[in-house]
Amino acid sequence: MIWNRPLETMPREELAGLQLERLKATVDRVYHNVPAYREKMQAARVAPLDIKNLADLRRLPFTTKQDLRDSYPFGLFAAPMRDIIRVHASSGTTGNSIVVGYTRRDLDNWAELIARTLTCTGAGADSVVQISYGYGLFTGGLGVHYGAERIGATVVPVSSGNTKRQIKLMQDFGTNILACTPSYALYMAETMQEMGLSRDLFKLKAGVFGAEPWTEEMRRELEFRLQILAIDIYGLSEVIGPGVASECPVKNGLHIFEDHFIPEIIDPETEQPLPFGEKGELVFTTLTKEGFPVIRYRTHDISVLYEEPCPCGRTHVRMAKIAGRTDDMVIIRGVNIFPSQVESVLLNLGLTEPHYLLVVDRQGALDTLEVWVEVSEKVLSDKIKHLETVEHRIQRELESLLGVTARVRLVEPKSIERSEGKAKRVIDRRKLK
Ligand code: DLL
Repeated sequence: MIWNRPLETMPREELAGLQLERLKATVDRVYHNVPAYREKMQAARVAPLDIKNLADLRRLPFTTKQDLRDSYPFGLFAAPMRDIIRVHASSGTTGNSIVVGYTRRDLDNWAELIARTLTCTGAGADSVVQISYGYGLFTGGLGVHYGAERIGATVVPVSSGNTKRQIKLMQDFGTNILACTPSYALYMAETMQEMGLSRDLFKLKAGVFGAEPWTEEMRRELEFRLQILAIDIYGLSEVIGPGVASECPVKNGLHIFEDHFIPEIIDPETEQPLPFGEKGELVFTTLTKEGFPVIRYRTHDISVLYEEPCPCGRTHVRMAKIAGRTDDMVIIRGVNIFPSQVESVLLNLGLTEPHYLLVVDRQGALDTLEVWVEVSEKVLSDKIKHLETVEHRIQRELESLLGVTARVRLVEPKSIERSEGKAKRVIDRRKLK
């Protein structure tokens, strides 16, 4: 099933025409409404009228996370605040988070994109869609919500957490489609088993899982345990939220909704665009966003683009499952975390040395985060009681800043390896499993 056949199966030549028209309008919009974009374009000696064909996109400067942080909170909005009817935010590195704004038309387009995504699972007006992505500033909950309403499904807006209750609702309401992070889906599957509930009691058919990296092995596990079709969905707040790309039932790459976004793959070192089939950093330009358009936004996500036609009939290019990141961001239980956030907490508290390591692991289906922090000789010579207080203090601060539980472990002076180049701040043991 295809939600918007004319646009999702549009012949590529026609699609390119639509993209060019929309690209010109977007460039014009940011140039005239957003001083920061105009300044960068002027410095690069490029003006809106220079965009004559799609290849001219390459003349435009990249937009980085730093540009977004520097303009906190609303500096890159390209519509007047009276037209912005929603904001969302994602965690930044240190200090400011990244804030994005949506006009009414943006929300309308977003619902359309999620409608396409959900339709990929076979969902429709008869479906019961349980949304277990977090609601709030995170784009997962509310983003999926409006798309589920758009297809006319019965929406269960439960948000994340309270797993036993989630499972009871799933059973009582006859949930067909589950929307959550893949790790949370696995946790639910384990909890069902622990509760002694057999799969026959549920009407689950499919899941739309994303917001964090996951593997084919994890897909097999989820499909086997829950007896569902598990679909990978991708997106990021800066571009729109979920609804940037979605797998179709063929499950061979995620179709990028190219009538709304132009993807590029670049070499992260040379910043040169790479051809189809080559692995590199994903870069997106939005084509229809009014509130928060982005031009050549560097995602730091690593993938590959494929242009070969897909048996499903959609003509939009596909991206490979995300293979990692070019920066040190880790995603723990769906929350994006940068080591620099931990560093700022430690430096602010000043109770320990600024040598630290994030150790990420998975116990059962749940991600765990341990933060190892070196103490000085002086602190070490103090009483054990004091050490515990220090641990708790750091733990509390980290939890309130990061929004996830972290276990703090104080370690001996000089026990964390010093680096001669880039410091290794994260050990991710999940990947070894
Ligand atoms: O995670 C939006 C989203 C919500 C996507 C629900 C899918 C489902 P952010 O919090 O801004 O937005 O985090 C974006 O998460 O740059 C990737 O590194 C990672 N990510 C998102 N989806 C996937 C996926 C949402 N399917 C960051 N596979 C992105 C791998 C993903 N990584």
